[in-house]
Amino acid sequence: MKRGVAALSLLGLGLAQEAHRVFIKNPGGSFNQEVAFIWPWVYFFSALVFVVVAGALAYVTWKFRARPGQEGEPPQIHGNDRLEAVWTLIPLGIILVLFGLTARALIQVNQPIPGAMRVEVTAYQFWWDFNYPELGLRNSNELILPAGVPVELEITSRDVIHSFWVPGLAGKRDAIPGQKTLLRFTPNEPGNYYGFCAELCGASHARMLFRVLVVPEEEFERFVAAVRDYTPPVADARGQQVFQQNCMACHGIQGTPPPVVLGPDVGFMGNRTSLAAGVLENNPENMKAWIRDPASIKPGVAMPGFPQLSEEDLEALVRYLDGLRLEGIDFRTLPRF
Ligand code: HEC
Ligand SMILES: [Cu+2]
Repeated sequence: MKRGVAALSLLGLGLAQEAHRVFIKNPGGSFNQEVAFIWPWVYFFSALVFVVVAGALAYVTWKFRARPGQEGEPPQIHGNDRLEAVWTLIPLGIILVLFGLTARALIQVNQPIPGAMRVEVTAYQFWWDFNYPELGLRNSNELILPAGVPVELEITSRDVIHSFWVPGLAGKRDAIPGQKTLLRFTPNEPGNYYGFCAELCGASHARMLFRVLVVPEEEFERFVAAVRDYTPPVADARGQQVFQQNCMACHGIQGTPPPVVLGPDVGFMGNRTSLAAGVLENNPENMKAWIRDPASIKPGVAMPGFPQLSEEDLEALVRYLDGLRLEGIDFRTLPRF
């Protein structure tokens, strides 16, 4: 019993701590501001309907209660045209108001935003690729956006249907093979936002996460400028060799994309806050565990394990991957939403 209570309160605490990740009312972006505007109206009308219906029920129950000395059925009432008209017209009015607000918001969030930055979002089982065609930049699993700048995401998938969802910034959009769906919004508040795949897509669907890093505009400019003259550093020569022998067929590094995209780009692995599509913190321990046996972390993953690598090779490889970074850029201090 005591244990049960302890477990429950832990669960409650955990949920409270994690709730911010799915808090669609967080007005971190223009899309969610529209959602946040409709929300109180829906609540207001729901509360109103509840109070009126429950109140009428209580009143009728009390008013027509059985009284001492009464026998048999009381007089029966059949139909009341005026009442029926009222309880049809009032809900109709409420629905029309909600319809109007929703239609307005839908038009608002789907409008093209002039000057928006374009990012191609491609979903794979079980990770995300983010390509900035105008900036010559590709990053996987962490979408970096400048605060205050409108963005237009062109979302698609290479295998099954996925769905792109960052609750703190915007609503969901399906990622459909052979088709482009658009999602437009302006992220306002800098932060590290949790993203999810919101369409059941296979064994590791629940582990198909990602991050959106919204950074101040100057920092984004600095990042893009640094990307332009980026030569991927070689922090460990042996590590680079191990990478070229085992990993390069699937993993691109900024500027040296593989012929076919089979795995995430690891060009800025040292700058990443997360690993394996948002599932793990990015640190050397997790990196080693991932390379040795990714399937134990993500069932059904398309990356083979490398249990045969010697400890030295693995350490060298991890040093090499961590060295793939832009100096002077740190995303770890962003507040988490
Ligand atoms: C057959 C292709 C393939 C090979 C070979 C391969 N990987 Fe992967 N790798 C993948 C795929 C696919 C993913 C994405 C898995 C997921 O999250 O679902 C991945 C994910 C990763 C990630 C996480 C990336 C991120 O964005 O968080 C790292 C790091 C990584 N691989 C490193 C390596 C290293 C190091 C090697 C060589 C020892 C290697 N991979 C070999 C296909 C491959
Ligand atoms: Cu998915």
